[in-house]
Amino acid sequence: MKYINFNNYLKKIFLISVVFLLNGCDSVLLNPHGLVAIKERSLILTVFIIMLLVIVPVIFMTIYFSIKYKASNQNQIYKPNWSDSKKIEITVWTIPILIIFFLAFLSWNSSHELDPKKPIESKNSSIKIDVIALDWKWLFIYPEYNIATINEIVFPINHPVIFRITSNSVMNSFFIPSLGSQVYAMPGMTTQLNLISNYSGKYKGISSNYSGKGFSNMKFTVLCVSKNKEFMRWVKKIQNSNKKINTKKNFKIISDPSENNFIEYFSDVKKNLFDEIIHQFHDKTKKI
Ligand SMILES: [Cu+2]
Repeated sequence: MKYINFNNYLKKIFLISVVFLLNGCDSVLLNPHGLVAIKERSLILTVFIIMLLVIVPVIFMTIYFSIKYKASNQNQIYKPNWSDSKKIEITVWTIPILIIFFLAFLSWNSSHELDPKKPIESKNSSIKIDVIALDWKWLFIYPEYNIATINEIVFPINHPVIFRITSNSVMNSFFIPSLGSQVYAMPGMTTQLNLISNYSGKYKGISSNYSGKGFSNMKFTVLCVSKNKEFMRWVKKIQNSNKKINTKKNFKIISDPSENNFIEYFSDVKKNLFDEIIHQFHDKTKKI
């Protein structure tokens, strides 16, 4: 006699649930705080639902057919010469074709609409931030205020933020999951990213591309304040800092590899530092 081994079942269920229980992620991507991230979430959900249009019927049919056509089911009509059905052909071709057309249309539209380089329209002034990936920390320069920070950015809500991104070392990836798109930071190149935050709050910023030993602590804080005044107060605070990056030597000290860096503020930044960092990869004599 056959019997079901429940012990075995329980072990399997336990193992599967461990995967979910140990998974400490709060799904930041599904809890967006800015226009770009909100649009990206709706794209993820739309594609997910469309995918279910295929998967759910397939799972259902697998169960249904295996019961209906099992050997012991004597009530079904036996058709050994059956070979073709127009109805089935039409269904299994039309549905995927429609889905692919729809997904193609959706991808085309959203990749243009959510292009990281595309400026975000807003009646509020935009804020420029130059991002430089170092080993293993992030340097942020605010060229309009002549200040810089390590591992912290602050900006007011509803103001579009324009990031220019590069790396002084290997390839990294700049990512604020709550606000949307991630973009690569690459040595000798500039990449661009436009984001906006529509809610105030403190978000996590990460490097999402493995870049060596200190990678796992290469994180930064994003503070989105609700008032422009608050942002200006923060800028003033940094403008009063004693630390500066106004010489190549200063930058060299900062760019030395270090792990687990705390937040640092710099009141004076060398003019064109961002461009010099890029040019050093094209002209070896200009090595910083
Ligand atoms: Cu990739």
